[in-house]
Amino acid sequence: KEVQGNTCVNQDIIDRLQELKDLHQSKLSDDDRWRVFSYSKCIRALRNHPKRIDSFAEARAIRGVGEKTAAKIMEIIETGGLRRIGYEKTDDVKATRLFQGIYGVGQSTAFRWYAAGCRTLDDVLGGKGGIKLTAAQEIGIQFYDDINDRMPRDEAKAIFDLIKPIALKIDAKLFVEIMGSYRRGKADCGDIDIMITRPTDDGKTHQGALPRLLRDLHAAGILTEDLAVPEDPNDLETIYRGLCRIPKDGARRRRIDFLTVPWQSRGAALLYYTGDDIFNRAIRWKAGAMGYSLNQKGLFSGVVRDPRDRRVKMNTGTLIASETEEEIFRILNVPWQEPRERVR
Ligand code: DCP
Ligand code: MG
Ligand code: MN
Repeated sequence: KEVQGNTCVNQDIIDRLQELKDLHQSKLSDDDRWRVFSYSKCIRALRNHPKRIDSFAEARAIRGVGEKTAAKIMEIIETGGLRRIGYEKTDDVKATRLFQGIYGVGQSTAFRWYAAGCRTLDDVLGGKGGIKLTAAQEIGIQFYDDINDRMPRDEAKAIFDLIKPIALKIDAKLFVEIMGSYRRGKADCGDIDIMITRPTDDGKTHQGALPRLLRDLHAAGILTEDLAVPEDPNDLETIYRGLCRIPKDGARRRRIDFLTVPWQSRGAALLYYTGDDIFNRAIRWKAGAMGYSLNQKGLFSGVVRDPRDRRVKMNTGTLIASETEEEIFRILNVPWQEPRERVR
């Protein structure tokens, strides 16, 4: 009863230690790697601790909690804070976090830029230290704040309601569905995730529909910038990433993803792109435990993996289910969960 979902009696302690762990995760040294590992262990142990910690001895007695961490736990209990968090917010952490807020910049790029002498977005834009930006990264800096803010659910709906009729005008038989956090019912969305496919019973597909839609949306002032465009627009399975807005003065840029999938794999794609990512990990794990393999294309059996690296598949296996979410749940023996229930 005391442990409930994400919150437990020691949640404030866990939150501070998590913050410290995240800071070490943004650093480079072997020492930091080791600290990330030991804080992870400690946080896991705290989640399973059934009562509120109220002494140094009690903290110290938990497996995975050492002398120093126990002292930190007492500091959190007594002061509500942890001074160490402030000390660890060093220049490298601040700069690399700032850089990772740029669309298309991950940890390794951020560290490379820091090593080249960049500290601010202006440094990066100015190519300080000889660094080079991709076109998408430049857009990422230009609309840095817009891209990093989440939009209200209503705005995601308003944009989707503009897009859907434009898509249906291209082909009335297109299947256009909004997925991601919106489908899970979240009050705010980081981006808009839209799936496009089409029934094939009349021998046709959605091939060519996305390029036309993108052109029409640009013309309507809804799409404003492209970040990643499908390499082969004739592929049935493609991803487009870009920025969009309600075509009105003062409207902010919002992130949007279009995913086209073959009609046959719509159920698996819907399941994958509805998430959330933790739910996906759990259901993929369940599939794995039953000898299946699950991805955005479908549920497969007989997949052989490379024993040296389990992520590498040696064959594609046999498709078991992919057309509906329901049949995938059923085969995996997972009770049906509404999208809004698929959260960590
Ligand atoms: N997804 C995943 N693993 C990832 C990235 C994505 O399983 N590493 C799946 C689950 C996500 C879905 O794709 O729910 C959509 O990805 P988004 O990044 O758009 O995430 P959400 O829509 O869930 O949240 P947000 O509101 O931040 O966009
Ligand atoms: Mg999303
Ligand atoms: Mn997305």
